[in-house]
Amino acid sequence: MEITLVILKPSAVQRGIMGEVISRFEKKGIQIVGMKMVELTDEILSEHYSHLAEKSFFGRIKDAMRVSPVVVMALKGLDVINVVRKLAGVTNGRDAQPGTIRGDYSMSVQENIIHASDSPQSAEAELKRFFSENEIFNYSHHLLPYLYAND
Ligand code: IDP
Repeated sequence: MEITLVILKPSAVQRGIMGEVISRFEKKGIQIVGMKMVELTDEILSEHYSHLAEKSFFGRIKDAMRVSPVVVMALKGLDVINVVRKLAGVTNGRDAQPGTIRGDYSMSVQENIIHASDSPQSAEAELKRFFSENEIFNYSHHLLPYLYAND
């Protein structure tokens, strides 16, 4: 089992679609093992988006993430990092496939509803960045036999 980090960005919070997005993960059979609302600082965003530090839009995306609180989530499942990236869709909401979260809810590159870790290495670093150990829960999910059978 893997755990990945998802952030419901201010675009999800402001538009009142947090519940719809969370519901998609639950219906897919992904287990929510951590979730909280937080206000992000410029410092934590500079670290989180350090791979984009040279881009002209670096300041803008950090500011956009501070327009309102966000919801950070730890999601658990088999291959969940990859599965959640697929559910999210590509970065630009206008290019994202219908049926994906960005494809269904976003018309923007910047305001694209969610962040999702893109590799096991980034999931590990990002979970540590946004959660302390006692905020990620290990509990049994009674649907597991139905979700995965003998996978
Ligand atoms: P990802 O979120 O799909 O993994 P990244 O390239 O890591 O994409 O970019 C992080 C975030 O920065 C994107 O989700 C989006 O909000 C924003 N972003 C990326 N490229 C652009 C751009 O060209 N203009 C404005 N914002 C951008």
